[in-house]
Amino acid sequence: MSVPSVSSIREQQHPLIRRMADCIEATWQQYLDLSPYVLPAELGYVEGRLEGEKLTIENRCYQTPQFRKLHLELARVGTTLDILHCVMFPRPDYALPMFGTDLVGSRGQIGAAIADLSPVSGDRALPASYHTALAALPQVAFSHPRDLPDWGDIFSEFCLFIRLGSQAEEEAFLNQVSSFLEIHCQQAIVAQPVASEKMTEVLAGQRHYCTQQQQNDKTRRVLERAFGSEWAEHYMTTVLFDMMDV
Ligand code: BLA
Repeated sequence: MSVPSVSSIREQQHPLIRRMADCIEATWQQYLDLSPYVLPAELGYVEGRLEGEKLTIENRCYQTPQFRKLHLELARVGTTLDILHCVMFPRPDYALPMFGTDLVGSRGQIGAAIADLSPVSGDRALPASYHTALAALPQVAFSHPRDLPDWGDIFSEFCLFIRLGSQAEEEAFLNQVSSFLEIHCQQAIVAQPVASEKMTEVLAGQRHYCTQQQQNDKTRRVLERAFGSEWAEHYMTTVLFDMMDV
């Protein structure tokens, strides 16, 4: 399946967000067998304006044999806040970690850049093959690391959470995330489905990941200001971090 190349917000966003979105889609296309994932029609492209500035959200979703949902979202608040959000949800019979990234930029600066491959197994450890591959990546010393919030105990020791201070750091972050994605896709396409007992564990891990992410008040507040609290709750639990009922 080919990925559509036209996006109305993407062209206007912070250059790093644009490049990250292109990189994510190119990597998905290179390694994975993409087919459409249909979001509820009213949630693919949304605009809201309750108080203050307009919030525009644009979603791209796919599924593959290994992933029940690949979600890439671009959002823009007024002309000042640009957001990229991406999560890859493995199917529960694949014991794979959750890839997630969030970039929040305003006035030319990326104030929050987060990326991780987060474990979902009962022992909260990454599969050994992931650990080996991630540990072998060249380490980058970013100059403005940030502290994770309390709900961030879902992230791995490889999680990046920084404010990007220069063009060189933007480049380094993009490279690092690109490596995370390549490792993840390479591992995923050779992974074998697991037995049902392990599946239960994976599901519990994914549910915990989503429950924690749903506690991100910073995301919730942006959505609430434009769409109201009921819509924000609905969006966070059905589009951003939905849990699968199996
Ligand atoms: C932080 N997310 C944020 C911030 C905003 C958003 C405004 C605060 C930025 C800052 O502190 O500088 C907003 N993010 C959004 C919105 C959407 C979004 C509106 O995705 C969607 C429409 N968040 C994720 C994923 C991860 C994630 C997948 O969606 C990680 C894999 C993490 N975002 C994350 C973390 C913070 C954040 C850890 C910092 C939270 C804090 O400091 O309290």
